[in-house]
Amino acid sequence: MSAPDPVQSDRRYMRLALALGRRHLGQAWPNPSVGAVLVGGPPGAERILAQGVTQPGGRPHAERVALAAAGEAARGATLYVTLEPCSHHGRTSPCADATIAAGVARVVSAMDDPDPRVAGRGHARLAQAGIAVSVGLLGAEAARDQRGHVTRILQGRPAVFLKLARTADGFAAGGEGRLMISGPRANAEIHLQRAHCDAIMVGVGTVLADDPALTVRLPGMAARSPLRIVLDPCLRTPPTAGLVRTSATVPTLILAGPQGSMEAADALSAAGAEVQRVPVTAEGRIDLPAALRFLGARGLTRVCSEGGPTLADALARENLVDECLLVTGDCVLGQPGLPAVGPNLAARLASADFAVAEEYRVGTDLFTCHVRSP
Ligand code: AOF
Ligand code: ZN
Repeated sequence: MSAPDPVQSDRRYMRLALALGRRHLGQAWPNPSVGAVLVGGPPGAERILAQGVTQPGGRPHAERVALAAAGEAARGATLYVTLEPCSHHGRTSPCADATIAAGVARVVSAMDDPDPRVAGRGHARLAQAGIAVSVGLLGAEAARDQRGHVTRILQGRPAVFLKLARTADGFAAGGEGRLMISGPRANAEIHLQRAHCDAIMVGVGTVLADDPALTVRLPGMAARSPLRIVLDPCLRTPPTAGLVRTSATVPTLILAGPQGSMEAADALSAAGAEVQRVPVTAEGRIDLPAALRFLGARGLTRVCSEGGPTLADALARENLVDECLLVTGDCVLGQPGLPAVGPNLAARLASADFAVAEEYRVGTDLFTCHVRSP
């Protein structure tokens, strides 16, 4: 029997930590969703002692959950964690201190935390306490998962994920009415991806045209529906719209310009939505960079835009797109319609900033995920 490859097993446990962290994406904001795995025992005969993930709302942190579950068994163990353990005093003492106090011998961490309260101090603290620290294992994967946190910390806005469905000949809509492009399996996958965002954003045009629910409709996952955001400069959203009427169960935030009337705002608030004013452009459209900064200040880290080609292209023009998922169906419009990918988005996706991170089939649909380099 050959000796176990320590690098291979490190990767295996880090993969598990990444999978744990991914599970709570969309739930941990304003904090990042971190995964932690504690492993004990001699090389070749290790066993998982405990696992942890950042809890809904952001606390307790992942390491705390894993350390509490392991108890005394954490002494001498290895901690795999998808983000640098924190070093600042929040509501509780730092995770780095808890890790030291528990007697952990080794920490394998995927990446530094850019939060200025941490920024390398967590790793340094562990190393100073005599813990063997290695940083960067599967770092690119962790960075993709933590894109929301990193973007909010460094740019003050949430990461923006676009989702666009198009026909095989590239259109999002025809002359009249809504096109049903993606099939049932693709829709289930899209709902799962919704659950991993903090908010779903659309323009008021989509609300008026489709009256969408924008909820997660998967068995057992209704509670994972994220915040719904409508960009509505003139407050045209009807108080009878589905996403307003259901806002007691899934909150809806309407971002309006100063030109939206007080009466309309009051009617929407009375119907259960939250209305907030944000700056508008000279043309009276929502100022997208300002709106996203507002959302970042609220703590949102991952916003999915499902607002159709016009909003998508406006976001691309402002260089506010971090990932773009194109869902290509097998139906053909067969006549000129509204292109799913507008000129600004097409130029961004073709630029060296973006690469196709993955392409896969879900039922009859092709999913192509374009990712901007960090
Ligand atoms: C960790 N483990 O699971 C998470 C961390 O407001 P607080 O005190 O909860 O701190 C939030 C910061 O903690 C957040 O900005 C990020 O830097 C870090 N998140 N750190 O050690 C975790 N979620
Ligand atoms: Zn922490």
